[in-house]
Amino acid sequence: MTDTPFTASVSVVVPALNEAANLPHVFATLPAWIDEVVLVDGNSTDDTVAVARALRPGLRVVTQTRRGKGNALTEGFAAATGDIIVMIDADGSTDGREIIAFVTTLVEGADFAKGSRYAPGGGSDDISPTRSLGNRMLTLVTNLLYGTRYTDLCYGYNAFWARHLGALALDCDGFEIETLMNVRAARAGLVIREVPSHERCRIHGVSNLHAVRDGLRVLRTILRERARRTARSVAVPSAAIPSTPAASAMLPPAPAASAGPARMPLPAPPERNVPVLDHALHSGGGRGRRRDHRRKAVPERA
Ligand SMILES: Nc1nc2c(ncn2[C@@H]2O[C@H](COP(=O)(O)OP(=O)(O)OP(=O)(O)O)[C@@H](O)[C@H]2O)c(=O)[nH]1
Ligand SMILES: [Mg+2]
Repeated sequence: MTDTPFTASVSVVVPALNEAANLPHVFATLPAWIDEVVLVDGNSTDDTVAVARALRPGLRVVTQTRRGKGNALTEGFAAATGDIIVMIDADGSTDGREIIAFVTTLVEGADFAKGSRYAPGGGSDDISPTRSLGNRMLTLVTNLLYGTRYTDLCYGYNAFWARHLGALALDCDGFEIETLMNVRAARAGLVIREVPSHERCRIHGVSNLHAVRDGLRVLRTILRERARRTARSVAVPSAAIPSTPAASAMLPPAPAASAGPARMPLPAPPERNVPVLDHALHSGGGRGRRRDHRRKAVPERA
């Protein structure tokens, strides 16, 4: 499956804060056919950037302007040039060999491919019972308020078509970023599919997440977004339905170091008339320009 080529180009955005020791493991799992890797450095005090550049000569490095994973991802997404954007962590917990499952889900018609440790075939070596309970409760609240059927709200492995960045209109700094993406994707009526994913333990270093503080930020985000009025009528959210085989079944062999094979055309996803949320009206012109670029770019890639 590693050799499966896609017409659409794929960017992988990796937020990293002092992850020098983990990056060799993370980058080793990335498929050879990835078009671009964007590392968003959180002003690391270790050798994160030097190690990353040595591992991937073509790497794009973005230094975030504020603090927090949400800010890092937002700025990394803005810098990415691919038709598809995949977000993974730099701590070794997310396996790049699962990217094929996310990209396939998008190419087959989804707008947003949402990783889930709780979908059949997914799992976690890392999450504690307390965090798991908190995540499940936050997931339940989200499903009740937004009519979704998510199984895993707070998970950092997701992918989406870059043309939907305007609908997501991301504007948060912290670990609530995944929640914000999930609720705005639902409110925008995007077609959302869950992808089973297996989370591993962080390899080196310590987590930056504080369960109570960040859990409260997630809860506030869920409630605030629900209260937010939309400029246009909001489409009925698509149900999040696990649709792909177990993540383990999708794992290709270890990626080759050389460039990927020639690309074969795959059907581009259908154009969608995405309802725009009120906050999207404030998004910058850059996003609008990029969405136009993506629409043109997808069918042209060969
Ligand atoms: N650039 C940047 N990256 C960050 C920041 N905070 C966290 N990250 C990265 O975001 C990813 C996830 O952060 P973690 O600290 O592992 O937190 P988590 O995975 O949500 O929680 P755990 O399950 O406890 O590991 C890692 O790649 C971090 O290096 C930040 O402020 N800036
Ligand atoms: Mg982690």
